[in-house]
Parts: sequence; C-alpha cells; structure tokens
Amino acid sequence: MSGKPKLTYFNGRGRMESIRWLLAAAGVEFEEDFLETREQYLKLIQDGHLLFDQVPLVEIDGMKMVQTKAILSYIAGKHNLYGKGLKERAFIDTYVEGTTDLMQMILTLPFSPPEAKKKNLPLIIEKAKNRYFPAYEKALKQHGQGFLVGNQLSWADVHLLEAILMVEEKESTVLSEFPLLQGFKTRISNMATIKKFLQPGSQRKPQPDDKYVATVMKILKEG
Ligand code: GTS
Repeated sequence: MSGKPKLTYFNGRGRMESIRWLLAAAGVEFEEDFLETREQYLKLIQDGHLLFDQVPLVEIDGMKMVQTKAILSYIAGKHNLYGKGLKERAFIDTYVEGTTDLMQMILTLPFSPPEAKKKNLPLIIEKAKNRYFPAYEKALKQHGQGFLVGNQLSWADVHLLEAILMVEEKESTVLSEFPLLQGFKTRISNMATIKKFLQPGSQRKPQPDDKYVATVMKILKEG
C-alpha cells in the first residue's frame, strides 16, 4: 500500500472530478482504478466495498468512503480547506452547494436525449449568467479578500474555479460581465498546485464524449 488515496470510478469526470480537483489543490497525490466493465462494478458490490452500491469510492486513511459530499468534506477538513470555525464552514458549504447545483446540470447533460441536450444547454448558460455567477461576483465584492471565505484558499474557491472552467467550455465569453470572477479565475488558476493540475498530462479528465457515456451506461445498466 502506497498510503496514497485510491479513487475508484469511471475514467472520466462525473462525480469524481471535484474529488480529483480538491486532492490536487491540497497537493495530495492519488491513485486511480478505472471501472471498465460491469463485472468490476458488481465485484465491488459483492465484496462489500460500496455501502450504497454506488461509486465514487475513495480509499483513504484506512476508510472505504462513498458519498461524494462526505468524501469532499473529509478531504477539505483534513487539508485545511474548510475554513476556521463553524461560520466559515457554513459559508463554504453554502457556496459549494451552489456550484454543485450548477455543475450537476452540466454533468447530466451528456446523458440526456439529443433534444433535451439542445434545449437545456442554453438554459444552463442562462442560469450561470443570471443566477450563479452574479451571486459569486457579489460574494467576492462583499468579502473583498480575493477568496470566497476567510483569507486563504478553501474548498469553496476550488469548486468555484472548477465550475467556471466547466461553463467556459460551453461558452467561452461567459465571464465577460464579471470582472471579479475573471480576476479570481486568474489568481486561483495560478496557485502552484492548481496550476499543475491544469497542465496537460495531469489526472484532470476531459469533457465526456460518447464513448464515456456508453461505458458508464454499460456498467450501470443491467441486461
Ligand atoms: N449520493 C451519491 C454520491 O454523491 O456519491 C450518488 C452516487 C451515484 O449515484 N453514483 C452513480 C452510481 O453508482 C454513478 S454516477 O452517477 O456517479 O455516474 N449509480 C449506481 C446505482 O445503482 O445507483
């Protein structure tokens, strides 16, 4: 055992991507086991490794953790990315829930029928521009510290950067009316650990393609 966390998921973004981001931001090296077949997934269940028969699975500090949010909270707490005190933690949770809602809409898009994809993408961009990014722009302005919470990097910042880049992949000019978010993006992207994760060859995963969607469907669907 290397002592590094071991991530078990599909070879793509999905729910695991935010976990990869957070570990990378914390400067933690991790190993990955990619599910390619339904048999691998069923074996994990048979061996009792998946509490709710679901992935992501992260083996860390002697635990076999499932449930994305619990995994992320543990990593954030362990690596000093979860604020100081209960109130900072409450703000971090709030911001993270917002970015989770936004990213969730994008994550599910490739799994929707073609008509829904066409219809929903503009709605997601519209929500990013009119609901989510204005809220984060305002939060940065009010807080005035360059970070969303406190005076150092937190899970909320890492999650927001991930969300910004995801929306920009869909519409590159989406930040044009958000100057503080533009500055935030540049600053956080240039922090050493994050900069490294953003470079080609890192464990960051590409946007899902048809092959990824087919693999996930094949593994999760019976028959
Ligand atoms: N609340 C869980 C979490 O956040 O971790 C949900 C996990 C979940 O639904 N995982 C899916 C799964 O294992 C895979 S994916 O949605 O991440 O692609 N589904 C199998 C099942 O039977 O629910």
